[in-house]
Amino acid sequence: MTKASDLFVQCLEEEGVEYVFGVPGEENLDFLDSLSRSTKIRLILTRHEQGAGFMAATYGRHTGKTGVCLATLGPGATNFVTAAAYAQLGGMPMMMITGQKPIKKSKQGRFQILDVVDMMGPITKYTRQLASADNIPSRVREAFRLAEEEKPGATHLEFPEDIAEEQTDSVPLKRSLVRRPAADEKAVRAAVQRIECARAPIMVIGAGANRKMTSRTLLQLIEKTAIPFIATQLGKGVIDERHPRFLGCAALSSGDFCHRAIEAADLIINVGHDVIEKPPFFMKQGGPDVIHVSTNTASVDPVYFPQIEVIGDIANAIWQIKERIVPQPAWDCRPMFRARAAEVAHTAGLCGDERFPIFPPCLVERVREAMPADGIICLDNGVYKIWFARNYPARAPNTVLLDNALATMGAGLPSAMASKMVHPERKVMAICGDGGFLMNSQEMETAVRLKLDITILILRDDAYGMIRWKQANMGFADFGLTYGNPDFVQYAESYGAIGHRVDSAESLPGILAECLATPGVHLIDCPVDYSENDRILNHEIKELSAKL
Ligand SMILES: Cc1ncc(C[n+]2csc(CCOP(=O)(O)OP(=O)(O)O)c2C)c(N)n1
Repeated sequence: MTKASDLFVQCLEEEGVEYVFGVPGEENLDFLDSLSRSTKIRLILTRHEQGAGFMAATYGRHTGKTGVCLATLGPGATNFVTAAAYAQLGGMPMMMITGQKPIKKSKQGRFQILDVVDMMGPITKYTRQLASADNIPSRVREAFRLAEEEKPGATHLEFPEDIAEEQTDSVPLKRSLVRRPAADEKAVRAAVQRIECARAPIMVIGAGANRKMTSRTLLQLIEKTAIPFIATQLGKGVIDERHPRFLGCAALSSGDFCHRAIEAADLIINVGHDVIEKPPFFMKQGGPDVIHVSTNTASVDPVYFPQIEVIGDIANAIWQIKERIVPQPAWDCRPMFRARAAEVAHTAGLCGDERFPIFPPCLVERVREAMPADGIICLDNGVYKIWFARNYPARAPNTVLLDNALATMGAGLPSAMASKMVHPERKVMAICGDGGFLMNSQEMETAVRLKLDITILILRDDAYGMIRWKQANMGFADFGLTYGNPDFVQYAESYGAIGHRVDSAESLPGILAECLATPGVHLIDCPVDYSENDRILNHEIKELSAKL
């Protein structure tokens, strides 16, 4: 016979779990005791359940394997809600374990008791209470299977105290070998035929294409056909953005140079489209045809009704298209490249502006220069996310971690920490606004304790800048969005991190280089000048691209 909590840990080991991120409560103590005897799984104690959840989700995003996090009942579980939604919308495999009071003989009324299983319903793929020790292996297997299956997301198991103490003769279940179905050959043939008779095909790479194998086969297709491509924010980095056929990232909703490139197409090959992201184009009757290549069929709406769907494993579908297609000399994508050339010239013009506080396009360029090709930047949510998505050329998959799904503030630092744990050999930088950073800044203690070599770049404008920008743009008076800040350098040092202050545009490259080269947790307080966001992002770009 085995104690239920020992069996639970054995099941996690069988799944290949390396870390459990979390904040235990007394209802998790049996589980914690069992975990203490695991030689394969390490507990990563965080300072808030949200930090644990963001780390687990990011672990899942990098590895494709389910990241696991742990919290107590009631308040611990409610603190998981944002992280669960982050994983669920962002397509990151993650499993939450929460404790619960005894379910068979509770003596405590409803103290701290919420219906957590129900609460998790709308924001997970699977949520269950473990009501019997005998069911632990099948429930855990199901939670992992569903978390990892396309589209990946969040799952939840509630482990009540009295069940954790039970004895059982159940044993862990082995992982199953699952292969996604391959796309139907007829659908592939129809797609190939349509592409071959297009006048100006373009490819749009979205969130669902952000998987290792897809990246490789997509590159082969682009190399063979020279069909140009744009990326959505969550498709960023699937193909190296220095590629000569790259036409830009759709960071703005409309009116950018890359939207002009799409308008020049008569056929859009939409790879890995996910409704979670605002699409860079809206279909209209009589407009360009769309080929939808995805693991799931398209949900049709008035602005999305693809003519051909190639459904199945995306990497395989792209590979099949690549094998069959014959590149056509009649394809003419020159107007798309005129739009791209105009964008490159415009960006280059902005980057020379060495004003202080730092000008966002210049900042993006300095960070790109400082980061190696495989370095990872992890963005929180704020105005700078648009600048980075738009202007920072990603050179490898999953090197620009941004959240264009839930778009929550507070995930920048935890996602950088998990990135460093998954890729200890790579340089990792969290890029946060002063608002987003302070939502989970306490995890600096975790980062220092874990001895993670990371850099946290804080863009300080003493305001919720993104909302302030929208407020001005909508013609409202400047109200309710500014605040004070701690002295970030002293704040970092109080955690045992190393603080740096940018006091001129010239000092930024040296500080970035020093932080990336020196061990430890580095925090950079970098004042930023957002005064021209509106002029450039909302007006100049639209006016210039409209002239093309
Ligand atoms: C948890 C959460 N709360 C509120 C918002 C709405 N929101 C989006 S961006 C933003 C301001 C971000 O401010 P900051 O982190 O300082 O970055 P900045 O825009 O100033 O660069 C707010 C409040 C959000 N996305 N997530």
